[in-house]
Amino acid sequence: MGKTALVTGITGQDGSYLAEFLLSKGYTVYGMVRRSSTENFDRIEHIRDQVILRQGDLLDQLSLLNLIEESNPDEIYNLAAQSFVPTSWTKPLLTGEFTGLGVTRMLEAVRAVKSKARFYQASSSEMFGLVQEVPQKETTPFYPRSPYGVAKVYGHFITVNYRESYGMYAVSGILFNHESPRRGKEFVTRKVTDGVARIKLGLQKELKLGNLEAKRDWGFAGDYVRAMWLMLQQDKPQDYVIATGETHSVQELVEIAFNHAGLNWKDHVKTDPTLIRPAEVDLLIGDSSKAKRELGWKTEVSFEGLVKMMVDADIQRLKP
Ligand code: NAP
Ligand code: F7E
Repeated sequence: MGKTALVTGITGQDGSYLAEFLLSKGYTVYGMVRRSSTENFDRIEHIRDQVILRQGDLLDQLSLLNLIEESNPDEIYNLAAQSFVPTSWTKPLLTGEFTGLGVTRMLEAVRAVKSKARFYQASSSEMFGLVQEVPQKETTPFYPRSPYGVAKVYGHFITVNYRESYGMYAVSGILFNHESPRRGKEFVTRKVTDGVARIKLGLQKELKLGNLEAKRDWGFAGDYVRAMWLMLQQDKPQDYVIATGETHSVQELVEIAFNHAGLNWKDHVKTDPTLIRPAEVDLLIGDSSKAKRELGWKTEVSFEGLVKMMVDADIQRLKP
């Protein structure tokens, strides 16, 4: 008998890559989707007939209980969240409900219905915030800098707490930024590659950005979903940092993307002070040697390869 997995956030960037990966491993895949007046299944359209979609919401405990009862999963991947950092300042309470308390609602539903299921929580490098150590690893103290980061710290520790309180196989993957052609267009990588494609095709002249000096450890989402799965296949539940170990500034990202399209970024990029955050995370760089050693995980796509892949995909998508 093949295994069954339940993925919350299946319509998001990571949910779509994870669902593809689990299908390729022979899993039966259930996906939780929110009810909306128009469907938003673009990222999973190509696998829609292979996954079982059910309505549910992180705000609604009963829907989570019913979903776990119906799907009877061996593995649960909790990827659903309000994941855009700037929105967490304008909607701090909603972010706390989805990204923080939503994790407890999921864990309570698992505990009540199927406590033997293995549980993955999507933790984030945003928890390191004002970094206390360089590079950041599993033991680095957290210092979040946004309501999003604060909510993720709560989600992280409630997962650890359910593991320690109830002996559940519950783990947190502390994933650094990961991107792809399916990344939401408000995140900086995709905003840049979409902007470059539009400028190249004459659809737009300038691109407004915020802080060009911030540094991130950016990897490819397809590589990162493999790590999520590996974390649920171990003898003992543990938390892992997943990162490339390289850091690049937003300006470097911009330079690579514009150069790849034969454009000079200085002719098109304008800085917009309204895009500067109330508190910034200046530098992230992860040390994933534990994941390499214990999970045998490694990245397959380089930073430059990732940016070029995203520019090419956006040009292809927008080409008449
Ligand atoms: P994403 O593209 O923003 O997807 C978020 C998903 O959550 C969407 O499917 C969304 O559904 C769903 N969702 C939001 N609120 C919900 C609610 N109340 N009930 C049910 N579903 C809800 O995010 P992502 O980049 O794939 O990231 C996946 C997870 O990893 C998130 O938890 C994120 O915070 C975390 N993370 C991401 C990164 C990264 O670099 N990508 C790094 C570390 C951690 P709709 O389609 O209906 O909006
Ligand atoms: O910003 C700077 C911005 O929004 C990256 C989420 O997936 O990764 C993501 O969070 C950097 C920041 O991602 C613009 O100030 C400059 O320093 O792409 P981002 P993020 O905030 O790092 C973590 C790991 C998560 O967990 C989150 O869910 O880029 N930046 N100019 C800009 N950022 C945006 N969005 N737009 C700009 O115009």
